[in-house]
Amino acid sequence: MAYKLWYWPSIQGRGEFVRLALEGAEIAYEDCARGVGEEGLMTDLNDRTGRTPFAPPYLELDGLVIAQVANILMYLGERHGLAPSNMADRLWLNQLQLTIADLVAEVHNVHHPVAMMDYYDDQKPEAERAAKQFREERMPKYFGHFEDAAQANPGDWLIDHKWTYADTSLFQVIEGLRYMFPKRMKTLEPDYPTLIRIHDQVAELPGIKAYFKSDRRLAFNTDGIFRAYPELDAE
Ligand SMILES: N[C@@H](CCC(=O)N[C@@H](CS)C(=O)NCC(=O)O)C(=O)O
Repeated sequence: MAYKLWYWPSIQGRGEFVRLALEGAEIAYEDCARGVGEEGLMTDLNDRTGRTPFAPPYLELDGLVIAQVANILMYLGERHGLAPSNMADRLWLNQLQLTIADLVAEVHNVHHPVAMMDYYDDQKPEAERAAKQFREERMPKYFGHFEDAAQANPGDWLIDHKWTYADTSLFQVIEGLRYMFPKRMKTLEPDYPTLIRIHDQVAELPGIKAYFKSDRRLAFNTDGIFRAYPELDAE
């Protein structure tokens, strides 16, 4: 039976980290809100009782409902061999994924530095200040951490000799930041050759290639997490 993935239908957002792992591994899933729309998603979420998700994305199969990107990916990793099997490696992988989640939250705070529910237009001067610090200090710090992690692994991937959900997530971070900060990425990328190599390897996975050719992969837009506001970019 196919998984049911619940996420906002018109953006890549955090749901994309789950989609990429599913697509890369060619695991069947239904992207439910693409059928029933935002209202259907809200109805599904609001009608749930008991152990409910706080927010999308969440994944459902056989009565099990899992939320939080890193938690969903940990489940998929263990269930479908997208993660190593020993405890130390599983914890390391989860640690990398949680650090990616921290990075994603900071990316969102760049265009919403003051108030999450207000428009970007209402917090532009603060966003400019946040973007400068993010570009100049946070991006190199995160990239350096992931580059060191990848270089410490004897295999071709972030961990192990086979791709895991952290590799597809890292791919999405690079794709998203290229869309959001094209000028900054151009100057930074040469310093992180291992990350770029892993990105390129993910792009060549058969499941990912098929996904990119399909209409399931939405384009980035300025409603998602990675937003291209040219005034926030610089070398
Ligand atoms: N830490 C959660 C964050 C989930 C989240 O913030 N989801 C967003 C969309 S990307 C949302 O719909 N939030 C609604 C809300 O926070 O009220 C995760 O990684 O899944």
